[in-house]
Amino acid sequence: MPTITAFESSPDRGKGQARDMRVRWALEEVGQPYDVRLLSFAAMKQPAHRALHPFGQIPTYEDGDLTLFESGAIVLHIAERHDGLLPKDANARARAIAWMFAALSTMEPPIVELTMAMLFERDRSWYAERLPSLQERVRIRLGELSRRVGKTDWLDGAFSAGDLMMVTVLRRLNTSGLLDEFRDIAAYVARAEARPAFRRAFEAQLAVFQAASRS
Ligand code: GTB
Repeated sequence: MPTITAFESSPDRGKGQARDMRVRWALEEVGQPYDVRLLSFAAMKQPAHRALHPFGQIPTYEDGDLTLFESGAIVLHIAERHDGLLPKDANARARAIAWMFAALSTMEPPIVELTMAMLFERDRSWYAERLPSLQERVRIRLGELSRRVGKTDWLDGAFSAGDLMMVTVLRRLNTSGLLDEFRDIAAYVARAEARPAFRRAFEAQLAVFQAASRS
């Protein structure tokens, strides 16, 4: 059974924004049970964890003699070794993987820039001046993506690891108000969140936060 790592007490307060969520969701989609090792911020920076993750972060994935870091690599590994997250047809499979990369390298950077500023930089003198340009960069990408997801349920045929990755990236915008401007994208995210595997993954990470709050 694989073991993944996650925050002992997630700063998102159980909203499923941390990157273990995408790994949990992938494991749930393919029906693979897993263990979770919870880590404090201090434990993440200790040599024992850095031996698994050079940047001292979560998530990691351990299965037998394989250890992986980077959520994209972990989800791809899970998708390649189980049925359900990548099409069998070679070209369709390559396109689904391209959508994973699009989520991580085209969509995620401007979304992270914006949400990090909203979370941690509100009191900076330049915040009000910078915010519109950060929002506009995200808006451009959302406009482009909405032309795609407005027409079909999923990005390319059946639900795939590309959708899973895209939705976890888009969910970071939940409190930004930007998803309200793109009804097609909001509906796409809602469709994905209604999947039983998403619900199970979400409840599992929420239970961790709730247990940490009680103790
Ligand atoms: N590229 C790596 C991947 O995809 O796996 C990035 C991993 C990463 O950023 N991990 C974060 C981490 O370990 C947790 S998910 N941070 C601790 C550290 O660097 O010391 C990022 C995250 C954290 C909190 C929220 N939140 O509160 O909403 C959202 C996302």
